[in-house]
Amino acid sequence: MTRVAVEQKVLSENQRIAAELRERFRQNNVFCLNLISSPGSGKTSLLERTLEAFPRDMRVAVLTGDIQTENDARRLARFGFPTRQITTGGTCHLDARMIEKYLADWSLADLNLLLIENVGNLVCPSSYDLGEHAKIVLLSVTEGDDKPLKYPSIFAKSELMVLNKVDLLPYVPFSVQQARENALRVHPGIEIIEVSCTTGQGLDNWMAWLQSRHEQALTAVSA
Ligand SMILES: Nc1nc2c(ncn2[C@@H]2O[C@H](COP(=O)(O)OP(=O)(O)OP(=O)(O)O)[C@@H](O)[C@H]2O)c(=O)[nH]1
Ligand SMILES: [Mg+2]
Repeated sequence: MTRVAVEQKVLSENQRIAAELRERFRQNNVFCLNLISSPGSGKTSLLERTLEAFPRDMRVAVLTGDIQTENDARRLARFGFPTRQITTGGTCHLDARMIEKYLADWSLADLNLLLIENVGNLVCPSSYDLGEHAKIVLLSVTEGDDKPLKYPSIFAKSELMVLNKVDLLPYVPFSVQQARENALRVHPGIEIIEVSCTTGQGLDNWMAWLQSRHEQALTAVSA
């Protein structure tokens, strides 16, 4: 069998499991987001700021992917919500089977939001549907404003680009306008929110997006 045929088989099996997950999320009114970025752009930091802003009775859970460590799950578990690390042991992305396995003994009926942090990688995660309602790509200002053009697939598939670390703009050669133009060139409909997880700038816009997108997903279910 050729390499292409094997890849297609893997991806279609992933698609089948992702469709089952999506249906389970729909039946249980669980809104699911898949956060993707290069290593270190601030996925865990954004989740930390998000979880700390939620009321204690929020029915949210987190799955966080990493090649090797449990560091991110430790950081996120501090907020008291169900959190699990998916350690891939070398694989550069999460896949739908991993999500299915790590959700197996969680009651989806007890949740209404599932946040997934993918493995830090701007390429591989873009090919693997996890059954999420939306992919979110993070770009930080230390990475360069050309990244949407160099890694178009994930920007094309993401509903939202979170531009993080804007507190560092005075110190790095990065044009926000150029980054916006590049993202819109590969995905004309992409939404863009500028934040700093360190200073808190823009996080109100992120929380508002999260709430309104969540409500939109619930309306779609009940329609
Ligand atoms: N200056 C600044 N630093 C930030 C900001 N957000 C995150 N960082 C720092 O960037 C580093 C990486 O952040 P993480 O949240 O661990 O990034 P990540 O995307 O989860 O990384 P991986 O899980 O390894 O892919 C940490 O040292 C954070 O403190 C920000 O808005 N401004
Ligand atoms: Mg992380």
